[in-house]
Amino acid sequence: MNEDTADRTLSRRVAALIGVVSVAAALAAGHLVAGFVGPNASPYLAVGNAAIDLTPHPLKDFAIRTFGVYDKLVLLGGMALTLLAAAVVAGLLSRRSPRPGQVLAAVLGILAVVAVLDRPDLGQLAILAPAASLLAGVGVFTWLHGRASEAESDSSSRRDFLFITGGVAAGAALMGVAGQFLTRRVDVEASRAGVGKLVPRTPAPAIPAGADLAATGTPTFITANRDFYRIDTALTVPRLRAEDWRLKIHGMVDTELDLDFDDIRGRPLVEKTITMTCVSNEVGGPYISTANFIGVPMRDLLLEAGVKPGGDQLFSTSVDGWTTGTPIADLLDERRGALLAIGMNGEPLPLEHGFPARVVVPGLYGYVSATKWVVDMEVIKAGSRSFYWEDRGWAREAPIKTQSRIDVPRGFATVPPGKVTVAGIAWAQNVGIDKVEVRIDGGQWQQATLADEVNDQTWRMWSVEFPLGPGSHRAEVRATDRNGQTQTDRRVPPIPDGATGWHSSLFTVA
Ligand SMILES: Nc1nc2c(c(=O)[nH]1)N[C@H]1C(S)=C(S)[C@@H](COP(=O)(O)O)O[C@H]1N2
Ligand SMILES: [Mo]
Repeated sequence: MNEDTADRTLSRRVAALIGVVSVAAALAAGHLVAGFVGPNASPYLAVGNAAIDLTPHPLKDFAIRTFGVYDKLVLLGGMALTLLAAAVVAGLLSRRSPRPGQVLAAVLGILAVVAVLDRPDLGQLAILAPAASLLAGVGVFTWLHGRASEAESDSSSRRDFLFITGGVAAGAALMGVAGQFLTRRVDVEASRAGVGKLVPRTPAPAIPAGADLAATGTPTFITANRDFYRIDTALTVPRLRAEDWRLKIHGMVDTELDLDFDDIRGRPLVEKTITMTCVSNEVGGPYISTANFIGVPMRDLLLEAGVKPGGDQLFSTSVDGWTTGTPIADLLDERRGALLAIGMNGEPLPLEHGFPARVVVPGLYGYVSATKWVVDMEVIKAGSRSFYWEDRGWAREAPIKTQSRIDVPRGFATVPPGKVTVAGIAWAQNVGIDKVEVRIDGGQWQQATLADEVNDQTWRMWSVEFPLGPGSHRAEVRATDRNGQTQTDRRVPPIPDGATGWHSSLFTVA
């Protein structure tokens, strides 16, 4: 009896192998089924997305700050390592009995089920994907454990065991690849290519050569699509074909609108040069970019629907369930010219920037306005519901704050002595920049030369020269907008409605 038990204790290596192969089989089975019922139902992604939504905002800010656009890769990598560790531990705990491993596989499966149920963008069938994972995980673990226990007492079944394990691993790889293939079946790139060139009826005025100080080291006036900052909660970019897209405008309106892509495309398209900014941008941060957006005025759509008295917020929802609320007054403001955009710099929107359609509202931070992959707009009374970032402690209304940034000299750069050029950007969307001042080492403020203005909804480049001797120096900048507001030096963090404070750059002249 004693001997029998000892015989059936699995070696560490075999136990760990069973754990890892079972988890791989579970993930792959779920991924394969997700290929049929929706990519976001894939357990790995669903758990990752849930993790993003559950992350406390200071940690999320930290991730965005530290890892930038790689924050999601870091998350996926971290999850992979955690799962690998869990699989090994589950295997090692199950050297005598399969019970601990079965329990862990079941717990992981249930976690995935909960994560999928939590997603608003998935239909009821989506549950099949994590269910497949749960069954595959527990099933494969139980089966391999049984075969391994037999192999411990019989050397001929030892080869069988390795053969079977290899087969399961190969099967898992195949299922994973097949799932990936099925996901790609929704050929959104072809749909985007099919949209072709978007020619606005009213093009944006050409950008004057003097709008830009890129030669001195500021950004180019228009940000190329591939360089445009990207911020969203989507772990995988939603793949919504223009042909399948519909937008419903409803709620406190006289007439509900139900629009498809051709309805939008067929209207007179307007092009506007707009600088977008993220509220998470730290003083001096990179989350600001400018593009020529092409679309139809939000004002026209809202007038067509007819906003009822009392309806003062547009609650919009993306295909992946992200939500925001935007003041109706800002959307109706003709001068501001908010767009339902379908194009960016002459092309259909890139997938990461909201293909087929998104909102852009000059002068408002993205989190209260710029819904990508937008599919639903409901006119409501502000406060009757709360949106994604409002639920997480950010302000309900968030106009962009007047700000400025030094691009050259970069922090810790070394520049030659003599005339040192300090240059950068300033922005006060929807108000306009009146002046920019720079001082060195706490001295007198000097007025910078402003580059040509494109419109008051875009950033403005500036530069100023200082004769500087060797040593380390600190440049500071502050902008004044056309309302006469000068940036405060009081440093506040991005939460709840945007950072304030003067940007400074510490550099060396040598
Ligand atoms: N669907 C969706 N839309 C979204 C977001 C999101 O997480 N999901 N993030 C918003 C935020 S916080 C910003 S700053 C802008 C960024 O747009 P961009 O990625 O095109 O620069 O998109 C907004 N629209
Ligand atoms: Mo943002």
